[in-house]
Amino acid sequence: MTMDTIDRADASAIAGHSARTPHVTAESYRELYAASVADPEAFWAEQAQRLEWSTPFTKVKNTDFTLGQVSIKWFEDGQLNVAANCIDRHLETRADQTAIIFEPDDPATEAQHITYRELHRSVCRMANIMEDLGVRKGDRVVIYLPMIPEAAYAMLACARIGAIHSIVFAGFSPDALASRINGCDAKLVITADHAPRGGRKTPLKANTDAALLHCKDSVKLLMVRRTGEQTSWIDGRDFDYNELALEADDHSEPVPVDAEHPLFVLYTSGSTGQPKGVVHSTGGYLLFAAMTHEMVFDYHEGDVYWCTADVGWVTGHSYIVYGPLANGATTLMFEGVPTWPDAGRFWQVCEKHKVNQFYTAPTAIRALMGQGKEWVEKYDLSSLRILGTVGEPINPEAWNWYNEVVGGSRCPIVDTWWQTETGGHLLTPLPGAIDTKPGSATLPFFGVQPVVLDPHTGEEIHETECEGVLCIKDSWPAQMRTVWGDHDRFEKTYFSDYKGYYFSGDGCRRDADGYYWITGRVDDVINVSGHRMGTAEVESALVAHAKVAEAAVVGYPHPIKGQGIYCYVTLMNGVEPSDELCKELEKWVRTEIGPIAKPDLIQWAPGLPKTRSGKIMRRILRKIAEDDFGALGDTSTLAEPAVVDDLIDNRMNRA
Ligand code: 6R9
Repeated sequence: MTMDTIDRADASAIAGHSARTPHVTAESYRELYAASVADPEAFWAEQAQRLEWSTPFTKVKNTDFTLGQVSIKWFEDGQLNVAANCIDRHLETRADQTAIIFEPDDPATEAQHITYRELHRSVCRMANIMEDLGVRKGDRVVIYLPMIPEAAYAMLACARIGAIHSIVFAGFSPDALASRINGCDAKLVITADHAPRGGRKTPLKANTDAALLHCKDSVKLLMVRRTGEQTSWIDGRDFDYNELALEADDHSEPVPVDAEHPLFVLYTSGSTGQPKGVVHSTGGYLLFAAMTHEMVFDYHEGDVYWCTADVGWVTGHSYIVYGPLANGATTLMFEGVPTWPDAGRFWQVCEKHKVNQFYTAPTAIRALMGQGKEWVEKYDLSSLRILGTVGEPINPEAWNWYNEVVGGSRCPIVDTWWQTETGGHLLTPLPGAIDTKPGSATLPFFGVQPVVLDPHTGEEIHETECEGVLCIKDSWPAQMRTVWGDHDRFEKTYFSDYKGYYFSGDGCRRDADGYYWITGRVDDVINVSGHRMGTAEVESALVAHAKVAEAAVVGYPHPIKGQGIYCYVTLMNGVEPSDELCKELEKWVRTEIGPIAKPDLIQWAPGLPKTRSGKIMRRILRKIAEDDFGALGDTSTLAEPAVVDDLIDNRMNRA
């Protein structure tokens, strides 16, 4: 990478635009970073003062990455409450400031501005309702809601009483919901009647009814009225939030919990088996979410900040709710989609609410880029100061479009690399401090020590320019603590392949300037429109169909989604392939997992390439799906080489 492709971090440009000085400069980044890794205890002890502790901590860091005894604790003898930090402590100075702007799906419906005072009341009411329904400190509550303010109320109400929430994305199926309710043994599910999105409606209450057929009878359901339409009702099990909120006391004392008390569990896909319940802590998580939100988005008092993610994903947890509210920010919650009623929707919302920081995913940028710049140019985007991206590698073409067309070449772009497991940004530019290069997540955030390992030897590569697997050498406060109910799986997944390191599952390249370029997953996880999916999950859904004998699923390059889902399907003896069956299987996977898992391409495979020991050779299947079968690599261990020729001849993704 040559210097001329560098986009200079121009502190004066940001400052000039907003009459503000960025939080971090090039010099202070270098100094602070060096200090943060030289003496993490001192660095984080000082940073932790940005939170309000009900019992101050005396211990800072107590972490061990040794396989067999992995343990991660930060601020372990301190106590605090997340809701008190995100709401109560702001009341003295900003009770009348907007905490949440709610922009509904339908642009004809008015937006809501919820002040910190109102947020406080609503969260207290929700906390009291939950307590009346029997939820206690440490209990799990599943949240299955649209992007409405009640989703934030529910999260913060759990935090207020020390309950642990687990959000399930509203696009997931009843089966996926049931497995998560059962996985964390939840006492209560909070849902809505319907979820309006992009002019359509998802019947969340009906989905929850279907899910609860597979759960314990004792699980209760609290329903928020979003559309007000009729739903089924089971007396004694179902409770009406809107009715109960009229009566509920709007005072509730926040319960101080240990810094290590779990704040939430969030299920995410891995390369094998069922999704894992990623457990995040209270103190370290909140500190890191708040600090990264402030520095990465160069957030200043009075800014309007918008992250377009869904609260069902980790990005929504850290960067719609916890980080911004801990900083006393105004955070925008958007219920809709980028392309409805038209491709100008994002920019119309930016203009309407004078958004200063805008944070979205490459898949949305690519989709909007395809619609043409006229949609962007219709709106006044002069309020924008910082543009962020997250979820997958961003191709330089999309980066440049985002920079020039959306940002008018005056807004620094922060390409933030992180994961559900990391809780917050690990590799990211800091506006005003770190020069950017299109497609690179640049350099580590404070306290984060990335290393590149040789995948074959497991040794750290010390040369600056190199390529390998991305691991992290030491702990950071928002690191996940365990897999819910399965600490062994936690150790095995993240600490066993490369001893002594946290293994991210991503490959990366480091250039001569020490910049990191994420090359994508090195395991069987695919990234479809920024959503993580285990190929194993789609495979097990396919083979659960009566007509399917075997299935193998891989990713392939997709112009908008980043990766598409390519399925090789072997049918049961005697079953004939047909277009109808193809449609039936697509629909089947949609209902088993959810619309985001719908196969893009299904190829009928009379046989799958296997080793003599019966292992499917995914490497070969990936190459065929990528239409790159000229370089299949070593095929000498194939049991039946002829099946490969058939798959190549009938491949779906011809260039
Ligand atoms: C926050 C989030 C994590 C995986 C991660 C990586 C990919 C995320 C990225 C990126 C390149 C970026 N990823 N951000 N790849 N550049 N800026 O997305 O969490 O859903 O757990 O996904 O997403 O492959 O390992 P999660």
